Amino acid sequence: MNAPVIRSSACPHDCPSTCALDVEVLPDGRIGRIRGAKDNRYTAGVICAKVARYTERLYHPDRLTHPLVRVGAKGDGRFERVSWDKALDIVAEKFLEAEERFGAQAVWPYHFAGTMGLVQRDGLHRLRHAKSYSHQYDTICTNMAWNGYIAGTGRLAGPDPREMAVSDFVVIWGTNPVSTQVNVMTHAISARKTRGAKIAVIDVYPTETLKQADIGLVLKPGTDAALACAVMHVLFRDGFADRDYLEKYTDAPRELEAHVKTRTPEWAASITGLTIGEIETFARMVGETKRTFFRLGYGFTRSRNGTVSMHAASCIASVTGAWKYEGGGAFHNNGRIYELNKTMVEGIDIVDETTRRLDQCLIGRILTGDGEALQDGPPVAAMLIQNTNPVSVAPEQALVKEGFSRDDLFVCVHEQFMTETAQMADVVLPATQFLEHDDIYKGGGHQYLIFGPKLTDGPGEARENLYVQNEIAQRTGAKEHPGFRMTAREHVDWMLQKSGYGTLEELEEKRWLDCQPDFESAHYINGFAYPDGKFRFKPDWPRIPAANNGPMGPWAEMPTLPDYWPVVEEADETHPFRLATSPARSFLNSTFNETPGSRKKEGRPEVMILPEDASALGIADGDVVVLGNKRGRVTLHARYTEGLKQGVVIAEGIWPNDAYPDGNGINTLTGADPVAPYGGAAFHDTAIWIRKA
Ligand SMILES: Nc1nc2c(c(=O)[nH]1)N[C@H]1C(S)=C(S)[C@@H](COP(=O)(O)OP(=O)(O)OC[C@H]3O[C@@H](n4cnc5c(=O)[nH]c(N)nc54)[C@H](O)[C@@H]3O)O[C@H]1N2
Ligand SMILES: Nc1nc2c(c(=O)[nH]1)N[C@H]1C(S)=C(S)[C@@H](COP(=O)(O)OP(=O)(O)OC[C@H]3O[C@@H](n4cnc5c(=O)[nH]c(N)nc54)[C@H](O)[C@@H]3O)O[C@H]1N2
Ligand code: SF4
Ligand SMILES: [Mo]
Repeated sequence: MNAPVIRSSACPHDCPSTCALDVEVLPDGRIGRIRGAKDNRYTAGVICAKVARYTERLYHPDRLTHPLVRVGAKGDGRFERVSWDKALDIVAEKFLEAEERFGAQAVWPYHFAGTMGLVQRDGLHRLRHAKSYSHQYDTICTNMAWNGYIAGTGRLAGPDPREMAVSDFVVIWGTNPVSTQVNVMTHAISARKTRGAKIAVIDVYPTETLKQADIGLVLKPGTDAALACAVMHVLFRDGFADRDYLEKYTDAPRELEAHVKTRTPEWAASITGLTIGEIETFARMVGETKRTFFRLGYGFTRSRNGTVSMHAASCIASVTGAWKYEGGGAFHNNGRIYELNKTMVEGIDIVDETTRRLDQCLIGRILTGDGEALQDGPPVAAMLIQNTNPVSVAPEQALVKEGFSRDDLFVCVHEQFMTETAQMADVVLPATQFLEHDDIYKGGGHQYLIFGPKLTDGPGEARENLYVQNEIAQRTGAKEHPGFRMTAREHVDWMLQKSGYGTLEELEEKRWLDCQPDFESAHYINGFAYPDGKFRFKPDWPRIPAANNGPMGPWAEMPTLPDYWPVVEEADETHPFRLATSPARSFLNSTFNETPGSRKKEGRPEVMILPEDASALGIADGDVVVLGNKRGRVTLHARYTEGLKQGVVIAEGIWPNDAYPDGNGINTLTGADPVAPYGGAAFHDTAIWIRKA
């Protein structure tokens, strides 16, 4: 009688794994345990610890439960409870005021991927388009990685990631799946167990993933393209290049061969800090193993040369012809396979193309009135923020904070928690969590569409994003659009039907849809996604297919063939260290950094440093240290760590800003200058000085 009911859902968080979930709904309507769905072939019953203990986040005592308006000074934390009606009226009035004063583009709806649900995340665009508010150019996460991958293949899709389990060599490059996408490990380890496959991991420090590898390469940040070129040098030199494949499937094989002749292991060793032996061994293994599966992550693209590095790594599979084999090829993300019709949810039919697109990463510069960042247009005077926490996660944090302190800026934040960004708001609205609303999710690291139904009620007066978007549209006299009058379920059903995936009812019955393309397409057997069917060793950088912006950053200086491009923020005499801000296992960006379980596991903000590097500065293990550069200073504890390259330090995790003694979060140090050729932030490419506090 009192047994929990098991219902299906999907993890909504910004993680390539998008796990299929089995959720216990208890007899009293509350949520019990959450487990990975065993019968989903990608999730295969495994989820991360963060989500396994989700009730901590769902029933957290600090959940926002009622609308609030600011009654103190900006950021001083004094708010007063108001009704939803009152709060929404204030937002509408302020938006109309900004519009009247400076034009509609002075309003900037700002969002990201706190939920990956296609309705609750992307519905904000419908409001934006219906009002001609400023667009957002999404740069914070995927730009370098996606464009670098598409540069070669022509398309954001690749071999079925489940094929890792039938590979003979899995190369995990610039991602830390033990922390960031646990299911990659499930399939890689399965290949090791069932067929003796080997695993290589390439990172800038000994991560938990790297510790499990047969070949673990720790290189200097931003030097991956040098490694890739040396690997290709060895492949050509030692007869491992598949010349028939190269002739048939690639654009410039002989030019590439001539070019990498000088990119020797010696050359790459001096750039990467790897030994010649490490490079030779790895290259030979790639050459000798037909079924080599390159699982290319995001981490190694968060550098000023990151797009070039991603492209260079993807080229290796085209030199060996690994693409031809089951369990072979290079995979990054499956974004392109779904072809969903998002017209209704996003209001694509009412886009105003004349409206400016403001760069998400430049929010600090934009809010502080930088003319170039504002594209010589009006200031941003009002914002609605959903699913993101820019005061913590965005680069150039000092500028971001300065911008949010402006008295002439009106900010409404719709949130589940009182984040650093919500603290700076004028109006704070309480949001539901994923088990409290309906939505649909698509896997980036796999190929399933999964429905996540509302399974329980939110706390207090928490409401879904869709409600807020629709109400503000109505109260500001937005252009009429049928999408404003549909429920989340209706949106999902419309999207599925118009995309040829049947109805929502059918999907609910099946729980998920496997959208994997056939082997020939996924492995580019019928040619790559360029008109001539050829993989590009020489991409046309300012014209990468599907790039949704004009070129930016120092794109004209990009190398034509894969190469080490020395544009990283080099260490110098005043900034002798290079910092990477890698993810923490128990946080997901700034999400979960409010839960006691995750906080306990992570301990405190620390910087990992080589004992020799530290002692040269008189820093003992556990000392409080200050990291600094021209952008600002961050105070945290030093942790002695073996296995780093000299002069490289790692600060894991986006901690709450107030977890640092001086209130400065780690992004105080990171830069927002756009990475070539389509923008993005180089979160793992920062030169700093370090001293004992
Ligand atoms: N636990 C946890 N999971 C997460 C996240 C999180 O913060 N925490 N974030 C989520 C999000 S939004 C995303 S986009 C994905 C990203 O997941 P990943 O694809 O894993 O990318 P990153 O987390 O940026 O970094 C991955 C690894 O790249 C390494 N790295 C940094 N610079 C270099 C380099 O120059 N070369 C090489 N070879 N490696 C380098 C980092 O040290 C890190 O270990 O993860 C998602 N999952
Ligand atoms: N130093 C450093 N900084 C980084 C990175 C790094 O590696 N190093 N990684 C970068 C990357 S890859 C990314 S993607 C960004 C991510 O940065 P963000 O997009 O800001 O990601 P989160 O911190 O997860 O914040 C999401 C917020 O959305 C809220 N949220 C979740 N679901 C909902 C919902 O349904 N409705 C509403 N209204 N709110 C919701 C959550 O409570 C949370 O506060 O951070 C970037 N910043
Ligand atoms: S691994 Fe990623 S998708 Fe899976 S449950 Fe954890 S955060 Fe969610
Ligand atoms: Mo991300």
